[in-house]
Amino acid sequence: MNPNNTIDYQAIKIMGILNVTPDSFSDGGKFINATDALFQVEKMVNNGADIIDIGGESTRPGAVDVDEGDELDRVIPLLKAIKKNFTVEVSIDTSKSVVMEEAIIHGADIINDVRALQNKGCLSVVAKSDLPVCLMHMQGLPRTMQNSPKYDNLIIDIKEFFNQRIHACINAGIARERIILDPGFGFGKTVAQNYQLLNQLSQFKSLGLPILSGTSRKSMIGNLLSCDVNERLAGSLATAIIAMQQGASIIRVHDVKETTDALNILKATNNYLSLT
Ligand code: 9MG
Repeated sequence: MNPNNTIDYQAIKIMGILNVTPDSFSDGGKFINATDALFQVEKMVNNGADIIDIGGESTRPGAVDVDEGDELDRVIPLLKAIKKNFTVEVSIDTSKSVVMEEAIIHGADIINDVRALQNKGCLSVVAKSDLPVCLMHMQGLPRTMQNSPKYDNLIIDIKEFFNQRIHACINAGIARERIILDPGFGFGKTVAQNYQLLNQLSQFKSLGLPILSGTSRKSMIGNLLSCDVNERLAGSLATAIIAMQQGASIIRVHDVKETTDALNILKATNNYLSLT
């Protein structure tokens, strides 16, 4: 948001998803081979990705924990290869302090933690760096999180969680300015709760921090439209545009080209005077 309280569409960043897990829900296993992964990164960068988010642990509903060594083996060589071959920013999607530490050493630009640095050692590892960190809200854990999630008040409960985690970060030595907030679409939320979050995403702007939104190909789209994961592009674009209009600064997506096109249409609409 700029000082006039209008949305700065020029500043929105597209985060391209690169899952290197055998069981991730939408592109499972497809990019696990390093050559394929780098080809995919090149495509995302050429299509307008500002950030590549590498994930070595599946967080889909029902997913089981992954061994630390396996996660390191999946993520770190790829991080090194991306930093060697591209200038794009790289974010590491992990909840393990050891993976965070290695990623920081090998040039990661952002830490993306769906557990909001609640696991042992994470706060202190991130505090020792100067990287931005994304704190995501999740009710429960991936294995069980979709079993009847309940809130007293969805927005107030998530804001309360954010305030607690922001405090924990600041106490650990992580400056407030380094924090990005993410309400965690699909992480312990019913379909109705996900759409309420999308409808009221701008309410989190009162915390004064950038918002990351990740709805791409998720079941909030599939359940509403009764479609498979490979038929969710239109729904994903619609949710991305709504999130941008609600003030999200980073949009986490599988379909980078299509999302960049949609963002460019939104930018043109909001800056039509600058078009010839
Ligand atoms: C790893 N991961 C999967 N979904 C996500 C989401 O919505 N936000 C963030 N920050 N990470 C996510």
